[in-house]
Amino acid sequence: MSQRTLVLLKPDAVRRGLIGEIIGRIEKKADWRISALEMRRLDRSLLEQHYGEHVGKPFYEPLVEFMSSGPVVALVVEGERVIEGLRTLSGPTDPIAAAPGSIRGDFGTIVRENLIHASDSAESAERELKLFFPTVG
Ligand code: D4T
Repeated sequence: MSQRTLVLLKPDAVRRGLIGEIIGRIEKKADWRISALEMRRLDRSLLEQHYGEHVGKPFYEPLVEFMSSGPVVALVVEGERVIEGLRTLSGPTDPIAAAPGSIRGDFGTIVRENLIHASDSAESAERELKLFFPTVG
């Protein structure tokens, strides 16, 4: 089942020089391909739409501060079961609970600075792709 998903390399990944490392892991998965890629800074209004489900939670403001603290790399990745696959490659939200071998498990320690976002379902992927790449098919 070929799918498309949105991936964000968060500001900590960019600051720490991990763009190549993380993109390399994605590229090495058989039959997945990167079909769009852009480095950009995210503003508060886009983040409010992206993280709408978290507005009002105690971690929301620090999350927005962090996500707008520097550029991110946004990617569209296509391929077989790529939505589930990118979540597996990333590991769970808390990097300390994430298994070694996953991106968060290998490189992260704190929940907020967990390096990567990947859409969590087909519905989220569709919504997020429209938000970040409105001109991509
Ligand atoms: P994203 O959406 O960034 O890929 O993360 P997840 O899908 O893994 O997790 P999420 O939506 O629950 O959280 C979004 C974002 O908020 C940060 N966060 C989360 C935080 O700073 N404190 C918290 O307690 C939680 C739950 C990390 C990811």
